[in-house]
Amino acid sequence: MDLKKLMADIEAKNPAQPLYIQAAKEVLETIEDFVNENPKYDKYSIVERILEPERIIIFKVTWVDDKGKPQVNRGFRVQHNMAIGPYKGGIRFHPSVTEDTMKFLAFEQTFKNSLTTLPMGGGKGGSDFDPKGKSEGEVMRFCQAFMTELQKYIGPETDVPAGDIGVGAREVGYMYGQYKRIRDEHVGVLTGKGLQWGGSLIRPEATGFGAVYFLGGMLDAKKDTIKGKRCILSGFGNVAWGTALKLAELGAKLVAISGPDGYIIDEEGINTPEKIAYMTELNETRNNVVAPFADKFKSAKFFPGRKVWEVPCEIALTCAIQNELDENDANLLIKNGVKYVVEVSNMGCTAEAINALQKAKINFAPGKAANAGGVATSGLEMSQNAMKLSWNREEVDEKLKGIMKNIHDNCVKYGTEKNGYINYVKGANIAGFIKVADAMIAQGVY
Ligand code: 2IT
Repeated sequence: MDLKKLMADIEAKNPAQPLYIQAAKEVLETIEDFVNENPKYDKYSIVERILEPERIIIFKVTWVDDKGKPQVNRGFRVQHNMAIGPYKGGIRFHPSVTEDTMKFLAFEQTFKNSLTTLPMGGGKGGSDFDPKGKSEGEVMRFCQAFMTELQKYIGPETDVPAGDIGVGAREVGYMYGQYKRIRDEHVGVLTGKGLQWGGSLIRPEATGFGAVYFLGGMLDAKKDTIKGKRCILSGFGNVAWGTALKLAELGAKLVAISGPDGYIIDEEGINTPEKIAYMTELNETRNNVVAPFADKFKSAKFFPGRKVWEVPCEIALTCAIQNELDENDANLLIKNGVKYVVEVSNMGCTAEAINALQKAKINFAPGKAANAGGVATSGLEMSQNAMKLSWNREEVDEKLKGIMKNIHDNCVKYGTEKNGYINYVKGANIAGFIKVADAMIAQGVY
């Protein structure tokens, strides 16, 4: 494959879409050698074909706020690739959502879902709707309006959305209710549902749990242990919460979490049920700031307006949003002795940050491998819905552990370099690519 030409084409075809270009570039650079060693991929133009989303749906979402005033937002669903299963991926409600955001996330999702070994294609959706400061009624009316349009394009065998930033169990509930009202069918068309109506145990915790299981694999590969390790993470939402729970259970010492207003340090550790539950409470009140954590717990100190990456640690985990850790942050972490950096948010690190970390031989896990536990458990929810039965907590957790171990093994298989350094980015991208690419070849030109 001709990397230079492909990149020039992508840049020309996707003007003003830096996120999509960043995600595509990372994949192309790391699969280049593998593709060149396997000429069938060029023969069938697989790389060119995998880069192009199968469908992008953009729609108007009109709803009425509490004052009776009509409001309008933009809704998206990017159906990226269906080669190995129905489109699958979350829905993000956040003011930063654009077509670019949706395209990069759907592209990443295709590779991530392939890594899970479950039959799921890649998709992503969302809106620039900002749930912050909205009343329950406004959120419900928005979700209903969003689903009124989206339902035309989804279905349990076609496209199965779930949550992401700004979309949790409550929003999934409102969207599911609207789907049912219009289509009159109670089916597994969304995941992340409530337990009483088709949801799976562990789904809320799964992204964080899976990331810590993946981190366990990284530590094992270095004959290292998680016990007593000093950790920091960004965010205090659902993903941060699941990560904190599992870190505490396994005896790591999480000392810092962050919000858009700054970060808090708690040298006693954010590891008691009370402290971890408070993360959820903070999040649910949707004030979107982390400062109150330091008012509630006297052992915590708040640092306004600062990025959490300046806190010395051995393990750092991004749990908030894309490009939240840049080159400066990476260099600071390296200087302060970080050993493991785990992207739990999608594309949490800039390309320059990844480069700096890899150059310093820091163990670095990309989001599409480390955070795949969330969508994997969505896949398990789909299986349970199809069978019309529910697995217990242990069954789901065992399956999740097995999936994360498999992803780690695949990263080692395709990412280990001659000097022994495990390039997890390369490993994840090649392993994710193979399954989708081979399925595309088998299914002919479409
Ligand atoms: O980024 C992700 O993998 C998710 N937001 C979860 C998607 C899903 O379908 O569970």
